[in-house]
Amino acid sequence: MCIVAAGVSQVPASMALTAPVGPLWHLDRINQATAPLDGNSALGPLTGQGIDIYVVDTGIRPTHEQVVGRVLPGIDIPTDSGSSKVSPVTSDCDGHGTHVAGLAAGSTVGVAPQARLIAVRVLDCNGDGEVADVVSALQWVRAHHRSGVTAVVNLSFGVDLGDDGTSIDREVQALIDEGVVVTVASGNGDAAGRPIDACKIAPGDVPDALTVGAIGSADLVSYYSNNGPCVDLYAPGGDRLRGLESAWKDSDTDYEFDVGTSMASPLVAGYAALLAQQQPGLCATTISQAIVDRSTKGVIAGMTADSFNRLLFVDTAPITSTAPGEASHVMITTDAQSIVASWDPPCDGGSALTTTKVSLLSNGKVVKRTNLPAGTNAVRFTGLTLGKKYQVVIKASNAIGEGIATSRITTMPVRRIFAGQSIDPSLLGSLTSDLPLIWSVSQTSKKICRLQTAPFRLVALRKGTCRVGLRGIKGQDAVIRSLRID
Ligand SMILES: [Ca+2]
Ligand SMILES: [Ca+2]
Repeated sequence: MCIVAAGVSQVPASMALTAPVGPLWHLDRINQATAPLDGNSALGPLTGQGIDIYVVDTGIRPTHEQVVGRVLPGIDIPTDSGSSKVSPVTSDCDGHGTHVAGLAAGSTVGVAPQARLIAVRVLDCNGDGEVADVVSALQWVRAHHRSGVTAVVNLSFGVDLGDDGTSIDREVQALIDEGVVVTVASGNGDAAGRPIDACKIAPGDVPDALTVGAIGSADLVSYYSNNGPCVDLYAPGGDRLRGLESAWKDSDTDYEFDVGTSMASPLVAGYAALLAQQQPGLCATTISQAIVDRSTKGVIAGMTADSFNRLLFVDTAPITSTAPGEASHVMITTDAQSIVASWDPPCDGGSALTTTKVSLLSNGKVVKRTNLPAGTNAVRFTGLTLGKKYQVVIKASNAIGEGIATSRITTMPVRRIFAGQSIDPSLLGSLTSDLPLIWSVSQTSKKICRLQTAPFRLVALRKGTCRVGLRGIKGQDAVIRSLRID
């Protein structure tokens, strides 16, 4: 099923533009509450340095003067599948992604001029793509981003919910749960260009995503912008009178005007990167809420009655710290009559983690509990009852208070591993996510244990330490576990 980039049209594509001089209206507008433009487009001292913005789009021209030196090639699904190749990978044969990247983090046309841009190419040279490819790309982002450091993902495209958009929604929610701020274009109307309810479009309907509508240069809601209660806020996206000028694909000094909610969304992504730079452990939902709270209310004309009248306002005051979020990717293994649990630390809420409490429960009662210092993200519980399933709960704290506890995670039956056994790996390890665990055996352990396919088994060859690598997503750094074979 097709998804489509949320750009309306280039204005006009044949016009060769040079680097903009003077304040750009899209930046000028978002540093002041009310019109008219004051000719000042400065956004303050924050630059987004150290923060990653994933641009899931048509790719990025990595050598463009607006972004050069700050673009990391992420993943390129149309090239990998052979459906629409570009060279080098993740470069941009459409222009949309380069434009979006420039607005998020271009050195003079963008909001976060020193953020790193990660090109995640899912759309082809016409700006079209497939739902399944977007799902794969978002899983790759889940695997790639560093836990505990806020990252930003911009999605300037949409798909009708009925066209399997819910599978994209699930991945977007998973990203947010793992501490990633997700900005989404609200979309540019139906096939005839008439605005519709953004709640009917994925992934703009995901409540925890920041869904962005567009205004024109006169604070009038753009004629194409989808609307309704799923639009969290509006930002400059342009109209027939005025587009947004940003980088384009054809040369390192190529610029173009473009119009759409695609252009409004990356401005919010850039702002999120500024806030994340200032407080790198903030929870994604805290940043998103601050962006909504700080928007200017009631200045946009032409709104539908069911839309929130909120316009992006870049206010870089620090955000009040909160208790930590919830640990993710909890991995459990069993060997030697024990359980090992490890996890990715949660967002710290803007105040450093102090301790992590891990509880082991049996029949609903806590049987063991340990308080770990900050930075320790794994624990082994020993001397457990063979054959028994336990439950694990993890909860981090900071100076503000206790964070969100994980749900009770049921372990596999506790066991020992004996030489000569051939064991279904799902009885030895599990991961709390919708992703199956991918196993590998360390080179140094080949004489101790090996993996066998059809049926999939871990074969314990002899006594010793079987070092395995476990990951949730192909390409992710493996978690190394040492399983004892008795
Ligand atoms: Ca201004
Ligand atoms: Ca929302």
